[in-house]
Order: sequence, then structure tokens, then C-alpha cells
Amino acid sequence: MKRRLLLPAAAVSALAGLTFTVAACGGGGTSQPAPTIPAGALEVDAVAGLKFDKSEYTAKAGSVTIAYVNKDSQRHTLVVKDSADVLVGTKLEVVKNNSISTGTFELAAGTYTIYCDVPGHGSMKATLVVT
Ligand SMILES: [Cu+2]
Repeated sequence: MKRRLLLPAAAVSALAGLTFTVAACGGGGTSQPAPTIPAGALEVDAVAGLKFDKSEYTAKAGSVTIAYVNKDSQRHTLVVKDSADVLVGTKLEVVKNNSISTGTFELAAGTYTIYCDVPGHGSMKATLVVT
């Protein structure tokens, strides 16, 4: 059974560019605009300390677009489960700082749980209340 994470050549070339990125990081340069969050999306931030920026989020029933923003330095995921513990939609993943991953979820009114399923990240859990 293959269960290796893909580490394509792109990862290597990303490393090659790292010196520049790191240099740009501390200086507050104006090199590149941050990836954008779609208008009307619900923003959920992964922040330092293995948590989300809020313990509870709210949304209106229907198509809910979640923009998952990584404000931390490591990989995080975002999984949505309904009150019956059933997975809803597709898992989002943000690999590095400033990554944004967006997904649209069809959510009926109710209470959902969002969490990060990276091993050891059990503290990354929040409630999503859909009305
Ligand atoms: Cu995480």
C-alpha cells in the first residue's frame, strides 16, 4: 500500500528559491501581493499554537466557501464534519505560511465541527454554526 506523501520536483525547486523568500520575509518588502480571499468567503485562519483564530464561526446555509489561511509555519488541514460525525465536502490543506486554500461546502442549517487532521493537531478544533 502506497501511502507516501508526494514530494515532486516542485518541492526541490521551491527549496532553491528559499533564500530569496527568507530574505524578503523579515524586511516587510513589497515583493508579491498575498493570495486573495474570495469575496464573501468565510475566513478561517490557522494560527501559531496549533489552533484556529476563533473557537466558533458562523455561516448562512447553502453554498459556504471557506478560505483557509495559514498564518502559521507548518502544514495544516481543515476538515468539516456534521453533527453526526459525517465528513462534508473535501478536506482543505495549507502547506506553508500564507497559503490559502478555498473550498465550497453545501451546508444545511446545523452545527458542524471543523478540525485539522494532522497528527498531533487535536487542539485545532472549532464549531461552525450554520443558520
Ligand atoms: Cu494543524
